[in-house]
Amino acid sequence: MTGDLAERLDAAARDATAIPQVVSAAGLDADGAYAVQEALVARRLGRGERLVGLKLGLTSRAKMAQVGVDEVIWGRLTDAMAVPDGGTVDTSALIHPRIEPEVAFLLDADGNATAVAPALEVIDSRYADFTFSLADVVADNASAAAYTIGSWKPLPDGLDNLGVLLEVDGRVAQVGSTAAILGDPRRALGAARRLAGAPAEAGWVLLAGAATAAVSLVKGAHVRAVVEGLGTVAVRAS
Ligand code: 0L1
Ligand code: MG
Repeated sequence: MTGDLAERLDAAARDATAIPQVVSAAGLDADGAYAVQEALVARRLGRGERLVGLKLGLTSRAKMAQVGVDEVIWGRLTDAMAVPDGGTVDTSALIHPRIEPEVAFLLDADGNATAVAPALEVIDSRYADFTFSLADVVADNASAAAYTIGSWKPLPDGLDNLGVLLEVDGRVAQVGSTAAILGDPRRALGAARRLAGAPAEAGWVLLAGAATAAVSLVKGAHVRAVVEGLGTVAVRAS
């Protein structure tokens, strides 16, 4: 069953076609769902992609409220999901993408942060109407689709209350604070270790979570995130 569910989710992503909530319908709990996620990502690795990091999802009240799931989750990042700062996200390859401003950490082999950067994450639930249960979204690799990292900076003394702005086409779309990310984004480091349980590799990225709710990413949009003291990061949607 795990392999079949992974194949359904993989096909949904590759065909950019939404599917029903097949994981909760199969009665899987969170552990079963993480096994599906592992099998799903293994399919990508089998096609030549490389693991390059981890993401936390649903680390803020705004995000939890937006999707009706109230547990922090994690997923896996591959090199194929990385879009350079100032680069382009192809929305025709996605189902109903959303974008959110994040903080990213650069990790050493012990999972400690060596640098920090502003980031944008594109999420794209493979489920119809962006509607899912905890097990569904875990199996779907926490909706991971693409991400962009700004310039890395040395860790500042405090990261716990930096202003965050998400702009779409030069207009403010969301305003928030890094405090929304687990109270302090640095908590993501311990949470990733606890939840993912696996050691990081030096050079991996950790997306700590979004500081605001996500907004729809539509073709032609120019999206920029500003994190106070950390700088900016931007992508264009084609
Ligand atoms: O990165 C996130 O917070 C997304 C986690 C999955 C829920 C969603 O698709 O919004
Ligand atoms: Mg996210």
